[in-house]
Amino acid sequence: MQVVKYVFQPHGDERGQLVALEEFKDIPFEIKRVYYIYDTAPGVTRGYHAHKSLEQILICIHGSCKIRLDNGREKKIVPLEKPYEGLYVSNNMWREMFDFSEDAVLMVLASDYYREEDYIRDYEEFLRFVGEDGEEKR
Ligand code: T46
Repeated sequence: MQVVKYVFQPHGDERGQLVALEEFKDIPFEIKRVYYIYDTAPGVTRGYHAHKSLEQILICIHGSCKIRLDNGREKKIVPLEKPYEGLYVSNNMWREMFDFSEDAVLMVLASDYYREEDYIRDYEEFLRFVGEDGEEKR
């Protein structure tokens, strides 16, 4: 499994840092939605699902967390701890987010609006989905 991490360009000067993200330039899709996760309770793991078509970039803009990616054949754990790094998460990828630091803010840029129909929340269904449909999309 190839893990795709983007390293964004920080525009730093004596005042501090600024990162700008533009669709199709820094982000490989049209950004239709932004959401963020914070105040995560200790020991919590979130996610436990895949998406049929949604693509996302996950950026831990404060603190740190880890992302477990699973394409149905292979699993990888990716730490996110820099506000200028973004993890690309394709469709057909089971994801779990865990090990959040107390101050973690995980921001997500998404290629589509929120649609519950796009979620696969059952792991067996996910394995069937990538088995039948995932090969050419991965
Ligand atoms: C993903 C990972 C990384 C909305 O109303 N709109 C939204 O855009 C989102 C993302 C969520 N919600 C509601 C649905 C639930 O009632 O917020 C609640 C928590 O969502 P969920 O349990 O899906 O959160 P996570 O952290 O398990 O997963 C989220 C995204 O849903 C998912 O697409 O890839 O973050």
